Amino acid sequence: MTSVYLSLGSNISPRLTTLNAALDALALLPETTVKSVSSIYETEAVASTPQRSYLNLATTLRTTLSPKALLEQCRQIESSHGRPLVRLKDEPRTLDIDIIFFGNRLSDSDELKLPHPRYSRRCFVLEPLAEIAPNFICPDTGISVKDTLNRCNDIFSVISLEMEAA
Ligand code: PH2
Ligand code: MG
Ligand code: MG
Repeated sequence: MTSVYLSLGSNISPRLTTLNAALDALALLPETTVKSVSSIYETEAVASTPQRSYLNLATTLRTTLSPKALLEQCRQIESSHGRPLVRLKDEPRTLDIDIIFFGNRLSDSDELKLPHPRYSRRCFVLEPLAEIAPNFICPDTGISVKDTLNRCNDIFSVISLEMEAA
Protein backbone atom coordinates (compact mmCIF):
# COMPACT_ATOMS: atom_id res chain seq x y z
CA MET A 1 0.00 0.00 0.00
CA THR A 2 1.31 3.41 -0.94
CA SER A 3 -0.02 6.81 0.16
CA VAL A 4 -0.71 9.03 -2.80
CA TYR A 5 -1.42 12.76 -2.75
CA LEU A 6 -3.52 14.22 -5.54
CA SER A 7 -4.46 17.77 -6.50
CA LEU A 8 -7.77 18.27 -8.30
CA GLY A 9 -8.87 21.41 -10.09
CA SER A 10 -11.66 22.71 -12.27
CA ASN A 11 -12.33 26.12 -13.84
CA ILE A 12 -15.18 25.34 -16.23
CA SER A 13 -18.76 24.95 -14.95
CA PRO A 14 -20.05 23.01 -13.15
CA ARG A 15 -16.84 23.18 -11.08
CA LEU A 16 -18.10 21.85 -7.76
CA THR A 17 -20.26 19.10 -9.28
CA THR A 18 -17.30 17.93 -11.34
CA LEU A 19 -14.92 17.81 -8.36
CA ASN A 20 -17.45 15.84 -6.31
CA ALA A 21 -18.02 13.40 -9.19
CA ALA A 22 -14.25 12.97 -9.55
CA LEU A 23 -13.96 12.14 -5.83
CA ASP A 24 -16.75 9.56 -6.21
CA ALA A 25 -14.92 8.04 -9.18
CA LEU A 26 -11.63 7.90 -7.25
CA ALA A 27 -13.42 6.13 -4.40
CA LEU A 28 -14.53 3.42 -6.86
CA LEU A 29 -11.05 2.69 -8.22
CA PRO A 30 -9.76 -0.85 -7.77
CA GLU A 31 -7.13 -1.52 -5.09
CA THR A 32 -7.63 2.02 -3.78
CA THR A 33 -9.25 3.79 -0.84
CA VAL A 34 -9.75 7.52 -0.34
CA LYS A 35 -8.27 8.43 3.03
CA SER A 36 -8.87 12.16 3.30
CA VAL A 37 -10.21 15.09 1.34
CA SER A 38 -9.38 18.75 1.98
CA SER A 39 -11.80 21.66 1.93
CA ILE A 40 -12.48 23.29 -1.39
CA TYR A 41 -10.45 26.38 -2.26
CA GLU A 42 -11.30 29.10 -4.72
CA THR A 43 -8.02 30.02 -6.40
CA GLU A 44 -6.96 32.65 -8.87
CA ALA A 45 -6.04 30.97 -12.17
CA VAL A 46 -2.28 30.76 -12.69
CA ALA A 47 -2.26 31.21 -16.45
CA SER A 48 -0.94 33.44 -19.19
CA THR A 49 -4.47 34.49 -20.21
CA PRO A 50 -7.20 35.84 -17.91
CA GLN A 51 -9.62 33.06 -17.05
CA ARG A 52 -12.16 32.01 -14.46
CA SER A 53 -10.88 31.11 -11.01
CA TYR A 54 -10.39 27.45 -10.18
CA LEU A 55 -11.85 25.34 -7.45
CA ASN A 56 -9.01 23.18 -6.09
CA LEU A 57 -8.80 20.47 -3.47
CA ALA A 58 -6.32 17.82 -2.33
CA THR A 59 -7.00 14.21 -1.50
CA THR A 60 -4.98 11.33 -0.05
CA LEU A 61 -5.41 7.80 -1.36
CA ARG A 62 -4.00 4.46 -0.30
CA THR A 63 -3.43 2.18 -3.25
CA THR A 64 -1.63 -0.89 -4.50
CA LEU A 65 -1.94 0.31 -8.11
CA SER A 66 1.30 1.22 -9.86
CA PRO A 67 1.94 4.91 -10.60
CA LYS A 68 1.28 4.23 -14.28
CA ALA A 69 -1.99 2.41 -13.60
CA LEU A 70 -3.18 5.21 -11.32
CA LEU A 71 -2.21 7.83 -13.90
CA GLU A 72 -4.22 5.94 -16.51
CA GLN A 73 -7.26 5.82 -14.19
CA CYS A 74 -6.96 9.55 -13.47
CA ARG A 75 -6.82 10.29 -17.20
CA GLN A 76 -9.96 8.26 -17.73
CA ILE A 77 -11.79 10.21 -15.05
CA GLU A 78 -10.58 13.47 -16.62
CA SER A 79 -11.79 12.44 -20.07
CA SER A 80 -15.17 11.29 -18.72
CA HIS A 81 -15.59 14.93 -17.70
CA GLY A 82 -14.98 16.19 -21.19
CA ARG A 83 -11.31 16.87 -20.97
CA PRO A 84 -9.57 16.43 -24.33
CA LEU A 85 -6.37 14.35 -24.33
CA VAL A 86 -4.51 16.95 -26.34
CA ARG A 87 -4.93 20.57 -25.39
CA LEU A 88 -3.09 23.85 -25.27
CA LYS A 89 -0.97 24.79 -22.29
CA ASP A 90 -2.93 26.98 -19.84
CA GLU A 91 -6.27 26.16 -21.45
CA PRO A 92 -9.20 26.26 -18.97
CA ARG A 93 -10.18 22.77 -17.89
CA THR A 94 -13.27 20.93 -16.78
CA LEU A 95 -11.14 18.63 -14.62
CA ASP A 96 -7.44 18.24 -13.89
CA ILE A 97 -6.17 15.45 -11.62
CA ASP A 98 -2.48 15.70 -10.81
CA ILE A 99 -0.45 13.13 -8.89
CA ILE A 100 1.67 15.32 -6.61
CA PHE A 101 3.37 12.57 -4.59
CA PHE A 102 3.27 8.81 -5.01
CA GLY A 103 4.74 7.75 -1.69
CA ASN A 104 8.44 8.55 -1.82
CA ARG A 105 8.75 7.72 -5.51
CA LEU A 106 10.89 9.92 -7.72
CA SER A 107 10.35 9.72 -11.47
CA ASP A 108 11.58 11.77 -14.38
CA SER A 109 9.97 9.85 -17.22
CA ASP A 110 8.22 11.71 -20.05
CA GLU A 111 4.93 10.17 -19.04
CA LEU A 112 4.98 10.88 -15.33
CA LYS A 113 7.18 13.15 -13.27
CA LEU A 114 7.19 12.55 -9.49
CA PRO A 115 6.81 14.63 -7.50
CA HIS A 116 4.76 16.91 -9.74
CA PRO A 117 7.29 19.38 -11.21
CA ARG A 118 5.70 22.64 -10.02
CA TYR A 119 4.08 21.68 -6.71
CA SER A 120 6.51 23.63 -4.49
CA ARG A 121 5.74 26.89 -6.31
CA ARG A 122 1.96 26.61 -6.28
CA CYS A 123 -0.12 27.67 -3.28
CA PHE A 124 -3.23 26.24 -4.97
CA VAL A 125 -1.57 22.82 -4.56
CA LEU A 126 0.20 23.33 -1.21
CA GLU A 127 -2.56 25.05 0.77
CA PRO A 128 -5.14 22.23 0.40
CA LEU A 129 -2.38 19.63 0.82
CA ALA A 130 -1.12 21.26 4.02
CA GLU A 131 -4.65 20.99 5.44
CA ILE A 132 -4.66 17.16 5.15
CA ALA A 133 -0.95 16.23 5.15
CA PRO A 134 1.06 19.03 6.83
CA ASN A 135 3.79 16.69 8.09
CA PHE A 136 4.33 14.63 4.96
CA ILE A 137 7.98 14.95 3.96
CA CYS A 138 8.36 15.90 0.31
CA PRO A 139 10.60 13.15 -1.10
CA ASP A 140 12.56 15.46 -3.42
CA THR A 141 13.53 18.04 -0.77
CA GLY A 142 13.18 16.42 2.67
CA ILE A 143 11.01 19.40 3.72
CA SER A 144 7.48 18.98 5.13
CA VAL A 145 4.45 20.10 3.14
CA LYS A 146 3.68 22.74 5.79
CA ASP A 147 7.19 24.23 5.59
CA THR A 148 7.13 24.06 1.79
CA LEU A 149 3.92 26.12 1.90
CA ASN A 150 5.51 28.60 4.32
CA ARG A 151 8.40 29.06 1.90
CA CYS A 152 6.21 29.38 -1.18
CA ASN A 153 6.00 32.97 -2.43
CA ASP A 154 3.33 32.48 -5.06
CA ILE A 155 1.16 35.63 -5.04
CA PHE A 156 -2.00 34.17 -6.60
CA SER A 157 -4.94 34.18 -4.19
CA VAL A 158 -6.14 30.96 -2.52
CA ILE A 159 -9.26 31.16 -0.35
CA SER A 160 -10.76 28.28 1.62
CA LEU A 161 -14.49 28.29 0.94
CA GLU A 162 -15.14 26.80 4.39
CA MET A 163 -13.26 29.57 6.11
CA GLU A 164 -15.13 32.10 4.04
CA ALA A 165 -18.49 30.70 5.17
CA ALA A 166 -17.45 30.87 8.85
N1 PH2 B 1 -3.92 24.34 -12.94
C1 PH2 B 1 -3.17 24.63 -13.99
C2 PH2 B 1 -2.84 26.00 -14.37
N2 PH2 B 1 -3.31 26.97 -13.47
N3 PH2 B 1 -4.43 27.66 -11.55
C3 PH2 B 1 -5.12 27.35 -10.46
N4 PH2 B 1 -5.51 28.33 -9.64
N5 PH2 B 1 -5.47 26.07 -10.15
C4 PH2 B 1 -5.09 25.04 -10.95
O1 PH2 B 1 -5.41 23.85 -10.64
C5 PH2 B 1 -4.35 25.33 -12.12
C6 PH2 B 1 -4.02 26.67 -12.38
C7 PH2 B 1 -2.61 23.57 -14.82
O2 PH2 B 1 -2.94 22.32 -14.44
MG1 MG C 1 -2.39 20.69 -13.22
MG1 MG D 1 -2.65 17.63 -15.09
